[in-house]
Parts: sequence; structure tokens; C-alpha cells
Amino acid sequence: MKINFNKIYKELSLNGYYSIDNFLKPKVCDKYNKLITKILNHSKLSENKTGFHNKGSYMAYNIQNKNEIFFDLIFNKKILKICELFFSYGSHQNDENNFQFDNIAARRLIGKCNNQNLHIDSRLCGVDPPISIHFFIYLTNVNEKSGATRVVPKSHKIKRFPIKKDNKKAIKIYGDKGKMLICNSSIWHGSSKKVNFDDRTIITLSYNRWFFRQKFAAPYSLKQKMKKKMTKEQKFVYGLYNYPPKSENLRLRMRGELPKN
Ligand SMILES: O=C(O)CCC(=O)C(=O)O
Ligand SMILES: [Fe+2]
Repeated sequence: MKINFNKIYKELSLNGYYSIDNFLKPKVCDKYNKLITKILNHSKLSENKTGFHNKGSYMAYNIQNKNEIFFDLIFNKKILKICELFFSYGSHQNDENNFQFDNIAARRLIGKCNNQNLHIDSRLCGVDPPISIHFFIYLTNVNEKSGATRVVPKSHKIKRFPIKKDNKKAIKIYGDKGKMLICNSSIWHGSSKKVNFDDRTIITLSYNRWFFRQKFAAPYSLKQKMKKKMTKEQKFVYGLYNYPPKSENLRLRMRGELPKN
């Protein structure tokens, strides 16, 4: 599959989102989805009863720690190239490794489900240059009944958070399994009302600038076995070198390895 990286970069800065069909092969989606079923079955915390994620939605966090195969997505070369372009804008010209992995999770909607309120994932509205990018990968086919992810085009530029009446400006992103929706994380978005009984599962994968905190401090739960397999480049992406020293006695540079104890 040929990817036009410049087009993605331009669309992300103009509209705040862009989607690619067939980013993953259907077979890969089915495999990932089966693994996510296993992970969700083992996790008591998965069902959301109230609040932001809505009843009928299920979350599996840190899926890379449940099955190493998900590191393939975190370190996917095409995804990292999109990040590189995205974060180059606003960075010092000599800056390298200027972004890091933030979070990977699966979100599944089962049965009928209300829409998720429009929100932003970056915690900062209308921010330019951007601070964070999200990839939503559809593992099941999504039509008008499936609770598709919706976005408000160009809302990544608006310096306020969304309110109820912004709902009418949202458009739903339909597509078959394997589709990948890429968003500036300041875009207003959320899943839409689901009215069928099919499962709808997506993987959300995000990256932010290296000096922001990750959703979970991922390096702390990295298994030694996996760490040994990683290249230097991948370690940078995973955030292993993005920790401040405990004090000036240890080091003056803000950026470095995890303090030993
Ligand atoms: O499930 C979706 O379509 C979007 C999920 C989302 O935006 C979130 O959980 O932050
Ligand atoms: Fe979100």
C-alpha cells in the first residue's frame, strides 16, 4: 500500500484528520481482535459503567504488555514516519527524537451504546504547533449503525472545548476493518451512537512530544526481555530516555534514563 506522507501532513494541519483505507490487512485485524477479546475477558476493569467512556463500552489498556505483538504497531515504520513529519513542525531544526509513544489501548462497543461526548485527547485546545497525534485503527467494519468515530473538521484550531451543540458539526468516519483514522489530538471527536448489536473494536495509539508525560509511565512496566530486543531508536520512541534527573547532582540535562532507585 502506497502512502502519500506529504498529503497526510497537509490534511492534518488543514483539517485536523485524515484516514487511510486498508492500513491493516483484514486477517491481521481479526487476529488482533481475537487477542483483544482474550485481554478483555481477563480484565475485571474493562467495563465502563458511567462517565466519559459510557455504558456498553469496554477498554483494554496497555495492550502491548498483554501481548508483545502490539509493539509492532507502536514501532510501525509508516506510523513513525507520519509522527516524524507531524512533530517536525515547531521543533528546533537540530532536535532529534522529538516525540515519544504515549498510549495504546483497545476500545470496544458492545450492543447498543450512546454516543461519547465530543472531547479532545490532548488536554489542550487549539494548540499550534501540535503536541499530540492519535491513530484510531478499525478492527471491525464500521457503518452508520456501528458507533463510528466522529470528528469535527478543523476543530483542532478552535481555542475552546466542545459543547453539546457542536454535535451537529461532527462527521462520522465509516470504513471497513483495517481503516486508520489519524487525528491531531486537539480535534473534537468521540464515538457516535451505536444502534446495532455487532461488536465494534478499535485500537487507539498515540504519541506526544518527548517532554510531555505519557498516559502511563510505560518504561516502568517494560519487560526486560522486550527491552533487550529494542533498537536505540525504539527506546527513544518508547520514552526510555525522557526522564529528568532527581536533582542537579545527578545531571544537568533534563533528558535521560530512568533514575535507578
Ligand atoms: O471509540 C472511539 O471511536 C473514540 C474513542 C475516544 O475518542 C476515546 O476513548 O478517547
Ligand atoms: Fe478521544
